[in-house]
Amino acid sequence: MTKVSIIGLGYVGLPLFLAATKNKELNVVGIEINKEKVEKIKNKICPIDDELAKKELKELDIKVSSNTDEIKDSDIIVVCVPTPVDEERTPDFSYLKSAAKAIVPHMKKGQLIIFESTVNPGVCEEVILPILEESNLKRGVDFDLAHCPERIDPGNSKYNVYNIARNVGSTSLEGTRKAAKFYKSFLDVEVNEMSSLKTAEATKIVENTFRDINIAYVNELAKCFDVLDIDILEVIKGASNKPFAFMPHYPSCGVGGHCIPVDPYYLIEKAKNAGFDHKFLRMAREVNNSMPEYTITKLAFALNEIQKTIKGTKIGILGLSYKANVGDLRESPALEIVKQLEKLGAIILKNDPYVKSDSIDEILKECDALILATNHREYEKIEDWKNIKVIVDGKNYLDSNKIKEKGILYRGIGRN
Ligand code: SAJ
Repeated sequence: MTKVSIIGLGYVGLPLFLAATKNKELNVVGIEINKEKVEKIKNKICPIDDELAKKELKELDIKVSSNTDEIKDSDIIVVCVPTPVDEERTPDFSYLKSAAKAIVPHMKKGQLIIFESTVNPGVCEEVILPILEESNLKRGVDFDLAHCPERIDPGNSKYNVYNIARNVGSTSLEGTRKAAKFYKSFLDVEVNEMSSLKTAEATKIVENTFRDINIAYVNELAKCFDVLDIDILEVIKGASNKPFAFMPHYPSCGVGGHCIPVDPYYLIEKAKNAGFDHKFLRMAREVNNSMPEYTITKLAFALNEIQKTIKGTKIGILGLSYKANVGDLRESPALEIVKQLEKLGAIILKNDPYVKSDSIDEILKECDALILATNHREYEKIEDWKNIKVIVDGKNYLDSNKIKEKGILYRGIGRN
């Protein structure tokens, strides 16, 4: 029986752990340092916003522990830990390093170690392998390190670990083949065997920087169309009926999450250290990071039309998490908007159905203005806006005509 340890049971590791557990030829143990999370999982309480994981957790017999000694005798070890950036937006490899250090005492010949965490090209070779070789085992000879970048899209009910193709590269051809065979033993997906660790690392970074620059493009367009008085949503809808060579993205009050606003900094940093200035990626980050302030400026101009200032006005924030229908606050633009409004002296009430917060009703009754910062499905149903006189729709989510018919000042992102 192949023993598999999966380290890190978050939005990436838990779905993978549950999927692998279904393969009875694998003896799978989930290892999570957060003891509270382990207790939750043991009691079949799913710690992530993932309907499929919730269902599988109830159905499956699982082995989980917070003790890294459980790694002992593993033939395959998969690491799914976060790779955030720090305050200066430089990559923080601390989780990767501690996972690698926890593995070293349990390394043995013939082992396959797979890292799924998103890293920039070169991190596996320059950061992870030196730690693993403290075991005195040789990469590509005694053990293999593979990189199979995760591609989970939290909250996406259509695409999940069972139907997203994978890319994998390793320290040897044999290692790549073993990794591909492992994933195919419990996932019916294409596993693209790549020529090296670096190409696999680069693939994931390219996927996410592609998304960031495209979002930056429409965010800059939104600012331009404000000046030209063109409704950007109508233009994107029009461009989207082109059956090829156009891929719609949508302007918003900002780009949040643990991936899209973070991953570009990995490549920018790596390129800079190699003497290349990734101007375009930096510019895209600047545009996306400017959207919270742009959103507040729209609010200020709208309040001005009703002889109000931000200072001293009660302003509601609908949505705190970084994207619709999940409760994840990481890098959320809503938090940046709150921070800037507080500095400007606004009196703020906040609602998010997934986070302990003020009620929607209280905001509608108490506030003069609101910013919709996350397009949670709960906000679609609002009909009676009560005391609200100004709405800034940070996700272009609401029906602007219905709102304007009620005599409310509506401002969108690249639309009015
Ligand atoms: N956003 C926009 N405009 C858009 C799309 C997104 O402003 O047109 C904003 C969202 O509101 C959010 C942020 O960008 O704040 C990130 O959105 P996202 O949909 O990319 O959400 P993530 O980061 O949870 O998921 C992404 C994956 N998303 C998709 O491919 C749809 C994918 O890029 C990665 O698989 C995943 O991150 C990851 O883990 O790398």
